[in-house]
Amino acid sequence: MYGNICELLGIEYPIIQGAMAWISNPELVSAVSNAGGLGVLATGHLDGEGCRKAIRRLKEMTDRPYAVNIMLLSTFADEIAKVVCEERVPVITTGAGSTITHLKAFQEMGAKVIPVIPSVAIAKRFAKEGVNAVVAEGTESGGHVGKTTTMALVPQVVDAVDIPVIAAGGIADGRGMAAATMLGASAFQLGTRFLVAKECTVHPNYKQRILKAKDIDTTTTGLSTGHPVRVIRNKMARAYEALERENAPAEKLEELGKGALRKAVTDGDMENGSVMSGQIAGLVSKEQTAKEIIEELYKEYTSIMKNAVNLMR
Ligand code: TUI
Repeated sequence: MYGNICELLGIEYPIIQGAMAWISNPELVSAVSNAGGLGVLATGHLDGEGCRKAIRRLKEMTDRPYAVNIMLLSTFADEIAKVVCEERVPVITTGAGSTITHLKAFQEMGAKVIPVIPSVAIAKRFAKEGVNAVVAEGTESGGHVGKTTTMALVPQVVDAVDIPVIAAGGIADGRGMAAATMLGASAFQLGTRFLVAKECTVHPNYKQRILKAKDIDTTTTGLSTGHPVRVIRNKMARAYEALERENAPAEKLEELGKGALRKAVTDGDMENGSVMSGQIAGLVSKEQTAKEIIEELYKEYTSIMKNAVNLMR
């Protein structure tokens, strides 16, 4: 179903910034929301009180709608769910799980709930529970990913549910947005492109690594653990893959992965850190403000869509 996401969420452009643990903090989120998109605060690296502090700071930085993402695998997911209700967060996205324990509380509080899903079955289950939209996230995305590509996933989810579908994975410009529209998407979620936004406080080494990335630079580690994660191939990813080939025990993999994202984001360690990135990093070639990114995306998008209509005449 084509739905009007802008009306649903009270935003200007159908552009959503994907949550990135350790990365999408109030600085980036407020910049995206103030520019007319939907900024999404990541909480995968926070506990309940850390999340409350981030939300309060964000509220000081923007009057526009924003979202908070709950990483359902997080040990703090329950605390964070309580905090987002107390803080009356207007939009809640979820990831890395198919059960939202606190869904009723979110709905009663008046929040719009938008889970990120990797498959038709999970989309249908959530739609039945009354969520407002879903983000269909293809395996091209960075971070924790499903197996199906955006190209195959989006139209199948669109046919399966009667709520708006937001496309994610492999989108970094107006062409990607136009392509997703053709597949039936109502809006677009982008992570990697916003990672290099001027307002994004990620370590400069991380930004440079994205800016110089090529199409084939990412790989998925963690397939053996059931939690595959797309990262830029480096010393850390190779070590992880070697352990997986040796069928190393889960604890050993966990030990190697522990703190690895923080190492990349905060310390700028591009060899021993986990440099999460989407496959589209090769297309991301300049640092711009969130406003410049959103306006350029939308300009490209509308121009392509108008040209496509003209071709029909
Ligand atoms: O959540 C994400 N991407 C993420 S979370 C994250 S934080 C992290 N840090 C260290 C290691 C691992 C993760 C980094 N990137 N995207 C949304 C997403 N959700 N992608 C896939 C899914 C998903 C997968 C399975 C949603 C539901 C689902 O249900 C199946 C089940 O078994 O629960």
